[in-house]
Amino acid sequence: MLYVFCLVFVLVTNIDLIEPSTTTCCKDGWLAYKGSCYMFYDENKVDWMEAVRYCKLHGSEIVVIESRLENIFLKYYARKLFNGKLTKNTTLFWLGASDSDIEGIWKWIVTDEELTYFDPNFMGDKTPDNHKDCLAMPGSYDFDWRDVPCTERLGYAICEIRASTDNNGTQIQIVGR
Ligand SMILES: [Ca+2]
Ligand SMILES: [Ca+2]
Repeated sequence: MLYVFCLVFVLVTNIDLIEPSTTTCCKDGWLAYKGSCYMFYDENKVDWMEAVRYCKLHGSEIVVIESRLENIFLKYYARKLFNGKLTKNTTLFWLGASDSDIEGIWKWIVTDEELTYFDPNFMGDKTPDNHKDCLAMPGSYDFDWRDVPCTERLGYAICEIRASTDNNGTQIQIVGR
């Protein structure tokens, strides 16, 4: 019942495309946006697999970015976080995609599906590189996507509790809690 209420609320408040919504759907410390809940973990720098594990430990998954709006929202919030707390040039957020199975083929680890959306500023930098098999948003590139070595403790995690979507991109329910 709570989720039905939250869903209606989220749809009604979609006018504001960037600011997090103020519903109480998400746990404390999590941001609500278009039916998903997000948490920016920014305490200790971890490698990519540690970021994946960290999100699982917190009842979520490492973030899957499926749309331009979701990407804009996450970049916007990442930029907000280095206001006094993080140093932009040394801040990097891990995203949930890797091309470690087949070089140059990027897949989301959560769904095992190839990416259908790419940050527009990533395409030009997609030259396959075996040493850089994990996806991240580095502050030094103003949080545009970059491929980064997976095993270096370079960054923080963005975790997501996903909303499932139908073919029109409309939320139908929240998966998780
Ligand atoms: Ca997502
Ligand atoms: Ca690669």
